[in-house]
Amino acid sequence: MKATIDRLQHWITEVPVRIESLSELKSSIRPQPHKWSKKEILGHLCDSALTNMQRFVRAQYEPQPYVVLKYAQNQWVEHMNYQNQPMGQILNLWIALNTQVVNIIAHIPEDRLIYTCDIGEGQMVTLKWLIEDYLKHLEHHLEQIWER
Ligand code: NI
Repeated sequence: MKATIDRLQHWITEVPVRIESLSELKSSIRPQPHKWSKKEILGHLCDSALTNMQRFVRAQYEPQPYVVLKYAQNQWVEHMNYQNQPMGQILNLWIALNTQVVNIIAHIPEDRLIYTCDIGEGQMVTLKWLIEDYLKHLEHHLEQIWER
């Protein structure tokens, strides 16, 4: 878990530096009408953090296999109204949520990392897998923010 925690902490420091160099205008552009702007991608990462902290906590005490909480990502981005908020506000939320995600992960006892989680369609994974997948998903979307 140490590598994952280090990586998340790296992003908590690095993301604000990179986001600050983006203009509000550039952050708000939707490349296509139905594609997310950079603000909305970072917002989606806030939704992911919100959902995943529920998963990381519940997987530790609910009966196994813990059936993971799902969320409709497009509806969340829309109803959270990220597009109409300043990038700085979304960034502050992202930092606070991920600081808490790190705090949760860092306190999971080693033996609970193998607890079983049901991610749907008969697929069973461990809590450790869920956490590593959270980081993978985060880095995938950060790439989209830097690329465009
Ligand atoms: Ni995503």
